[in-house]
Amino acid sequence: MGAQWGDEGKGKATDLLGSEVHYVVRYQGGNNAGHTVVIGDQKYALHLLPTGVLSPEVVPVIGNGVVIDPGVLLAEIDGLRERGIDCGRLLISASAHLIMPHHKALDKVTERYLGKARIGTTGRGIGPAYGDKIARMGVRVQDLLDPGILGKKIEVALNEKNQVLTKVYNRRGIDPAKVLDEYLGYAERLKPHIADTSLVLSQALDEDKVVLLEGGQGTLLDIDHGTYPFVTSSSPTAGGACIGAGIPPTRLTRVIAILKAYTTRVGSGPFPTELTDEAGDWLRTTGGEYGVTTGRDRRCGWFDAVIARYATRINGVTDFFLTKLDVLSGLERIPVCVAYDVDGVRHDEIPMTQTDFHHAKPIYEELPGWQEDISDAKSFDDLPAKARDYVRALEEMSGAPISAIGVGPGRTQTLAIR
Ligand code: 2SA
Ligand code: GDP
Ligand code: MG
Repeated sequence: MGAQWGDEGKGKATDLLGSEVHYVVRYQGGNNAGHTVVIGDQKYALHLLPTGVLSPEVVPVIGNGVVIDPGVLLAEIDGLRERGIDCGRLLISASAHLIMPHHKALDKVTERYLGKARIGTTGRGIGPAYGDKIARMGVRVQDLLDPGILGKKIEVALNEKNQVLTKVYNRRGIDPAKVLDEYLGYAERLKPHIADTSLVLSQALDEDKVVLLEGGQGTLLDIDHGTYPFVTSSSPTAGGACIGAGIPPTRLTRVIAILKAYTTRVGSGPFPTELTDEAGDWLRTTGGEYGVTTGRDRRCGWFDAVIARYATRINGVTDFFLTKLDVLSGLERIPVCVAYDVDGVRHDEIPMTQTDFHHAKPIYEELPGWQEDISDAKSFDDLPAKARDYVRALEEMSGAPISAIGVGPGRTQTLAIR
């Protein structure tokens, strides 16, 4: 899972582990996620499909905790097929929820109405779909198998949502018959993939198969443990992985958090180490920090050890994959936030209230930078001493061992250090 606000490089990390695992499971989120994998000269941006789809021996699974926009999923499958990637092995949980046209309409219109207070969502209908799930008004993948139920559920939902769209937001209503027709079309194509994925995974674990649970977004975007309300509507943290895949906590053996060597965030909300000057622009340009789903500029800042420690605690991290170390090459000194100053009081942990977190000013320590290009390094020992010291310092501050380091986007640009 992501240790920070997402886009740490989870896609690449999951892909790297692909050769060691049998199943890769997405457990939360939806097509708000953008996971990039670079294989040779080919670049793949995955949104709903688990990264495992790119490894022919892996069974990719969309777990019950995911919200699925079926049109987007089919387009993603078709796009990959055109590039020679077969998605025939894909399994989709019968209990996952569907993103409906009214979810997308409401996501966009509510953001517009929030104005300056907007969350900065991806506009993909994620929040409204999870809202309906919790309100027990959701439409699930298994409803695609029962046209009678599907029709009824769409009608009940639109009875209410059309009132909201037309009377509250002055938008056009949505025709339930058209939605039913559209979704029955998706049903035909998705049927062969629908499965009791929790059962499949349980049986796989009984046979000593290796299952990798792939998070979207990140710890600080978690609905419970993130910077609420500037969060996504699901649980990217390790606990959410069990719920969203239907695997009990007692079966988890390793918790890998992906940690970027600096920090980024997309959308609104507090971000203590954010750089709004040319240093931030430099990080964005050098690191290629643009949204994979929406193309938005990512907000950029220095590494925040308070957040890394928090990720260790909330997720029970066994090891970190540190990514994008190469991006920091060429700096004289690299500031790292070790604690916050909140209205004159030092905080070594994330403040209890969001009001205080909004006031948090980073307390920096400066570490010496290195000038060498490290993107061709093949082992930890190939790195300049100052880069090794930076990694060791981050490890010490973050509270869990760093087991791999990314020095470029490519599959081979990773150094194992244990
Ligand atoms: P939403 O759409 O309801 O999940 O938005 C709520 C907040 O969650 C943030 N969020 C993300 N943050 C980083 N990366 C994400 N995926 C894309 C990427 C983002 C993009 O890989 O680059 O393309 O803009 C992602 N998905 C959701 C979002 O910015 C809101 O702050
Ligand atoms: P995810 O959402 O966590 O999967 O991350 P994204 O794909 O949204 O963003 C991470 C970006 O960094 C992608 O463009 C990756 O190709 C790239 N990337 C991943 N690891 C590294 C690395 O170690 N170095 C560099 N330079 N780029 C990396
Ligand atoms: Mg991303």
